[in-house]
Amino acid sequence: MPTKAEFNINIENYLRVQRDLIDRHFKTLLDDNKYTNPKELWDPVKYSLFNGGKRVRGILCLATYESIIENKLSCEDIDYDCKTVACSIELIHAMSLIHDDLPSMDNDDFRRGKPSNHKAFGEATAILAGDAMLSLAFQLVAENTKKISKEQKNEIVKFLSRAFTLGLVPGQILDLLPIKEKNNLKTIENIATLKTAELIKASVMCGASIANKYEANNPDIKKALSHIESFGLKIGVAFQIIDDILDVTSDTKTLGKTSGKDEKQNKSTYPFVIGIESSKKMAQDLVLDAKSELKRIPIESPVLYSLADYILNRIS
Ligand code: GRG
Repeated sequence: MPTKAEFNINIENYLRVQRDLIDRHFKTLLDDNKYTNPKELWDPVKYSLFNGGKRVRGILCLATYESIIENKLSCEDIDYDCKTVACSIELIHAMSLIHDDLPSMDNDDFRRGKPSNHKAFGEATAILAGDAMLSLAFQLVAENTKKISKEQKNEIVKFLSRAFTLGLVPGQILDLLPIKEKNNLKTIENIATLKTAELIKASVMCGASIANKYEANNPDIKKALSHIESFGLKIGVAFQIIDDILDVTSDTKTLGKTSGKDEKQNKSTYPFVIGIESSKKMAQDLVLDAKSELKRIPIESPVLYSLADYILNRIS
């Protein structure tokens, strides 16, 4: 039985509203000459920032923040800071996709239904655009927040930098291993955790961090953090499992990137190692587990339940 917290969210509507919020904030942050010249750099950056990404990670940051802060004193400046951090997260994610698409990595000509960054602007530019985006993510936390404390900034930088240095990059390195070295469940679970779940975990933890310090003395919120962390990791692995399944079951138009590529590139994925049905079951179990983490915290978080379901049921 769903609890009260699981009812009444129109998730498509919620996603659209939050996506618009992030897009508008991005435009405000980047509306500055220093992010216009040279256009040879900033046009490619904006190409990959405003090309139809789902903004799942930024939305998870906002949703976690909103769930914790709900019914308590909210403040425009803290909301602003949370949107800035959501943009930082989306910058890290978008740059990882640019680099992932490069010929020396996953070699994909399409992303989000359009030519991938290196196809549109060339390889050298794509690498440099990605570099600028990674560093801009941290610059925004330093320069474009109004209210969060130095300690909070440190915590956010720690979550995001660790997700990148100890998550995405090692996950990507392991993903490049020859198939015979990673064709087993334990290895693909490790890769999914590193390259996908760590950034999703960091997204919810950033949202919690921004809300938490605002409620610094609330022991319930402190206790909730470890459950929120597990929630993030579990939906993160489920996200990658669904991504692997969609690569097999969906088409290029729906996915916005080349479908069936994992098999063509002889990649070890969840469906390849355990089959589609077991992969689905594993993702369902992870999402159930993730929701039970939420049930252990004294916070009404209907939107986080709905986002967990969305991750399981998404079609692109
Ligand atoms: C910068 C040296 C350097 C390395 C970056 C390339 C890399 C390390 C990591 C790649 C990690 C990666 C591509 C993980 C896959 C995660 C994933 C499932 C991406 C798709 O996410 P969606 O569906 O994308 O949220 P949208 O397009 O909606 O934003």
